[in-house]
Amino acid sequence: MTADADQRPPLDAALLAEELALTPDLTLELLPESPSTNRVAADRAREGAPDGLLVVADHQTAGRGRLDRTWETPAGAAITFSLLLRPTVPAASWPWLPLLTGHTVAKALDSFGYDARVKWPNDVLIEGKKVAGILVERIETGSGAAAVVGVGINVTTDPDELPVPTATSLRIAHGDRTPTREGVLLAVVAGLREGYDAWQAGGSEAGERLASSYAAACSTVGQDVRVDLPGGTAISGRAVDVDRDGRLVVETADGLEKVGAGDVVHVVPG
Ligand code: BT5
Repeated sequence: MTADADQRPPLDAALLAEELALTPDLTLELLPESPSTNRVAADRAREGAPDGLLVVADHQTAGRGRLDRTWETPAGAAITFSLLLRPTVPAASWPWLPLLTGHTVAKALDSFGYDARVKWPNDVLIEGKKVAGILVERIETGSGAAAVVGVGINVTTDPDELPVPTATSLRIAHGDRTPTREGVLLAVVAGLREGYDAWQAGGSEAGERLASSYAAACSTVGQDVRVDLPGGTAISGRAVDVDRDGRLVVETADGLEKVGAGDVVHVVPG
């Protein structure tokens, strides 16, 4: 643990409660420590919690990534939260939720002066390194399907605390001008609530707008990529677009391929 790490204060619960009270469609559950906010939010969803429950862990001890991977964050250095949503859009539109979330996180970080880009589908990168990860899960509940939108952002993580060499943090990118965890959390959550509500209410027109805004901001489009597919195979080529269903369109030697899920490697990181 570094000297900085010793000085990391807990999240300011009073400030968060006060600011979030201004948003009537969000309810805060702030936990000093939790294995996984996605797990807590999923439990609450099954217990009947409404849309807008925001579960925040000051320290998450067993964070989950996609495909049984882990998400590791030192105490007091990161933001880890899950937002419970109960979408009314058709099931076919749900794959947009993680993309919308990544796009929103990148835009919120940009508002603090960063140049954050989203790598398809939803990794948020600064200078080619991962600063935020997103895990969206669909939960079946007694009152219909719910979505748990989990977001982890490295804020004051120091270089020697990064779990993998491909990671970065807001402090590593900006040093002294690093925003507070509370400031970043509030900006991301407000952006998410706003972007999600507009997308839900706006019908196909809002869907079109999101698709073109996402494709324009996604750093994967225009890159040479390898996509590792869930079945263990891979395709390589030039990523040329993100289609109306959120799929990555890759121009391969055999023609255009549309990919709905997979891990992208940018051949030249960006
Ligand atoms: C993700 O998975 O990136 C999704 C991470 C979601 C975390 C949030 S925190 C709140 C909520 N509650 C949870 O339990 N989870 C969500 P994936 O694309 O599979 O990436 C996981 C990989 O990222 C790992 O295998 C590592 O290589 C790397 N990694 C782990 N911790 C990281 C970190 N703090 N920063 C950057 N990369 C990390």
